[in-house]
Amino acid sequence: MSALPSYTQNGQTITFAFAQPLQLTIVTPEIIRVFINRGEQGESYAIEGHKIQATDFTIESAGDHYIIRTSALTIHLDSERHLDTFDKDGNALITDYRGERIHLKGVDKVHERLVEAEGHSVTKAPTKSDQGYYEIIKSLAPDEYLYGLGDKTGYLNKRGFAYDNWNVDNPAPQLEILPNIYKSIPVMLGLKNGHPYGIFFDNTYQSHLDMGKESNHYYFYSAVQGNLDYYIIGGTTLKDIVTNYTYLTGRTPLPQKWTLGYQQSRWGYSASQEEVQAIADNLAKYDLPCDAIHFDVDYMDGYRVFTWDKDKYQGNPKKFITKLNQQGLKVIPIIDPGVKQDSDYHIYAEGLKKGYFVKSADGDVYINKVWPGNAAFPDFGRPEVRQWWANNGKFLTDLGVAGIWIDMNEPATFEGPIPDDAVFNDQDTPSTHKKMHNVYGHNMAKATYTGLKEQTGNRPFVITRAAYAGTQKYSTVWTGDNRSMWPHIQMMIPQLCNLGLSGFSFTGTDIGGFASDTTSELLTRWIEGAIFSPLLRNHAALGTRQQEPWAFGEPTLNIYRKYLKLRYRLIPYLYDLFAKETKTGLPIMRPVVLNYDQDPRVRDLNDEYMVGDDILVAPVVQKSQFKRLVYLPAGNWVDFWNGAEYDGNQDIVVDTPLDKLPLFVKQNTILPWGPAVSHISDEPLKAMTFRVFGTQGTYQHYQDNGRDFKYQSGEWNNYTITVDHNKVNVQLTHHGYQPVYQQITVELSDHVVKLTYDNDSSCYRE
Ligand code: MIG
Repeated sequence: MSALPSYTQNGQTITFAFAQPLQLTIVTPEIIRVFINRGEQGESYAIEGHKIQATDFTIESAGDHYIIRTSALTIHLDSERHLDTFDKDGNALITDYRGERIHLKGVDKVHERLVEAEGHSVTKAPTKSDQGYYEIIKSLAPDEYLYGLGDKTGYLNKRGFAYDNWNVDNPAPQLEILPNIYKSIPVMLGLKNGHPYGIFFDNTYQSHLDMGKESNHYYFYSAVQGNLDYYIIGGTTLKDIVTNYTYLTGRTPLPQKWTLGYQQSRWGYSASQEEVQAIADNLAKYDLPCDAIHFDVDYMDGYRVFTWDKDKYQGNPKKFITKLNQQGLKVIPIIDPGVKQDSDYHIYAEGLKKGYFVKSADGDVYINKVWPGNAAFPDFGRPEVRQWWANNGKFLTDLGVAGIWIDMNEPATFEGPIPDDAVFNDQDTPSTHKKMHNVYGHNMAKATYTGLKEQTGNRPFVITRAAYAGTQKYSTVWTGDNRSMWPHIQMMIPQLCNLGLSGFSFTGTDIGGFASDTTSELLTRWIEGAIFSPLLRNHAALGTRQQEPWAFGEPTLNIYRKYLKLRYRLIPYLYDLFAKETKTGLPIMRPVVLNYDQDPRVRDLNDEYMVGDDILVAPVVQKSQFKRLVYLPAGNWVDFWNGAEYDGNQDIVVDTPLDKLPLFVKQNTILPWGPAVSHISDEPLKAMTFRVFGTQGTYQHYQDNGRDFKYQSGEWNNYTITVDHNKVNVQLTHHGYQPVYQQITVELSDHVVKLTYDNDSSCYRE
C-alpha cells in the first residue's frame, strides 16, 4: 500500500492530494459531497443556493486510512482512494467495490449494425471509449434494496436492472426493459442490511446506473463526461434520506388547491371550441367533479407556440376561457419548445434577431422537425432566454389560462437526434448539447414557472415531461406516453413511488392510458388505483378510443364518479400533506417501505402504496381480479369502507368487485373530510369535518387561501384536533389567515360532535 496523501482543509472542504485531488465537503452532518474536478466548469442545476451548514467534524489518520467523522456519518478513505461510508453506529452504507467489473457480454459492431438494421435499438450505455468516461463501483450486500431514479420503468426495487440517464421520447412501450425515458433524476436510495442511505450523482452528461444487473456483488454509476460529483446522504430512516435529499435539491412548493382536483384531457379536444364545450357540458351533466381541461397542440395556429387559432374559437378564445372558468373549469394549454421556422411569425423572428436559439457547431441556427415542421430550439440554459420565454407566456395568461403543460422538452426531434456538439449555453457560457440535454426540460420548466408567477401572482402550475433532479421546485410531472394496457397500470405504482422517493411529490400518469385503446375495466381500475396520485388527469392520444368517464356507459360512469367524489372529500388531506411536504420533502403518494423501512415484507412491494402516513391503498392492477391479497404492515388497520378492524403484520384476502378499491386507514387516525363539491372554489370554506378512525388521535390541519404566496408572510391557519374517546378538542393553533371555519364537525364511530367558533375567545365550543 502506498502512503496516505496529505490533505488541506478550507472551511468544511478537505482536499486530499491524490494525482487527481479528491475533495470531501461536509455539507451537513448527514450530507457529504465527494468531488473530483475533471475540468468541467459551471454550477449545479439541481442544487440552488448555499447549502453548507456549520458542522462539527473530525479528521484523523488511522495508519492506512483517514477517518472523517460527523455526528451521523463516518468515512474511511485509504491511499488507493477507496471511500467507505458508515452510519454513526458503524454499519456499512456505501463502500467502494475492490474487485474489477465482470462485463456482461455485449454485441460486436457488425452484429450491432445488423440488429439495428432490423429496427431494434441497442442500448448504448457510456463506455470506456468515450473520452472523459469514468465509473464508480460500490459493493452490494446480499441484503440490499435500491430505489429512486425518478420514474424509470420497472419495479420499486431497482436492484437487478440497469438504466440510462439521457432524456428521450421513445415511442416503444415502456416496460422494464427500457433503460431510459423522459427524465434523468440520478438519485438512488438504498437499504443495506436495513440501514438507509442515498447517493445523488450531480452530473448532467449521459450516465448509466447498473443497479446490480451485471453482478450481484456491486452496482455502478458511469458517465460519458463531467466532474465526479456525488453526494453521500445519511439518516436514521429512509424518510430522513428523502428529507436530506430534498434539502439539497429543493422541494415541491405548495400548489394551488384546485390543482388537486380532477383534470380531463385528450389530444384533439382543442381542435374546436364546440368539442371542448361538449366535454365541459358532459362533465356537468354526468355530475363529475372536475377542475381543469387541458388543451393539447390543436388550439395553436399551425403549432406556433404562443398563438391561438381564433378561427376555431369564434374569434375570441378569451371569451371562451372565461366561460369555462365560470363553469368551474380552468384551462391548461400545452407549450412545446420548438419554434416554427417562419419569418412572418413574431416569436421566431424575435428569437432569431436576438440570437436566442440553439446553434449548430458551424454557427447557424440549428433546425430540426417537430410538430410545426422545421423549428428552432430556444437556448433555455441562458437566463435571458428563460426570461424571454417567461414573458412570452403573458400571451396565455392574458387569455386567462391557469397553468401551462410543457411537452417535447427532452428535447424530442423528428429527424434524428440533435448532434452532441450543437451549441447550447450553460448559463452564459457556450457549451454543448451533450452537456445541456438533460437539463433542457428543467430550464424550460423554470422559465415557465417564472412567467406564471410574475404574471399571475399565483403559485405556478406547470406540468413537464422532461426533468432533471431538482425540477420539482418548478414543476409537477407526468410519466409521459404510457399505453392502455395492464402492465402500465401496474407500473404506475412503482413509478410514482420512486418519483416520490426522488424528490418529486406532485406526479401522475395518464389515467386510462395514453396510446392504444382502453377498455372499460382498465379505465375503471385505473381511476380507482390512481385516485390518490397528486396529479389526477385522464389523457389519451389522438385516434384512440374515447376514454372520458362516460365513454363506456354504466357501470364505469357510476364507479368513476364514486371515486372522483371520494377524491374531492380527501383534497383537504392531500393539501395538508403538501403543506407538510414543503417542510420535509416527504411525498404524498409513497411506497409502504418509506413508512415501514424495517419491515422486510414491504421492501419490494409493487402493488400497494400509502398516502401520507395514514392511508394504505391496495389497488387492483390485474385484469379480472376479484379477490386480492393485501399485506398490512405493523399496527392496526380499519377498512375504510365498512369499519372492520384488522391486526397488522399479516396478509388478508379482500374481495375486489369492479367498484372496490381496497383502502385501509391506520387505527386512531383523524382525517379531514371536505365538503362534496364539483370544483375547488376560491371562496374560503366555512366548515370542515374530521373523521375519526378508531377512538382517539390527534391531527394537524392547514388552511390558507389556496392560491397565492400570502401564506409565506404568515397568512395561514393551523388547527389541532384531538380526540380521546369521548373528549373532542379543537384549537386554532395558528391564526394568520382571516377566514376561520365557523363550524367544525368531528365524526366518531358512534356519534358526532359539532363545534362552533366563538369570535370573542377564538375558541371552538360544543
Ligand atoms: O408527439 O401533443 O406526451 O401527452 O398528447 C406527441 C401531443 C406529442 C406527447 C405527449 C402527449 C401529447 C402529445 N405529445
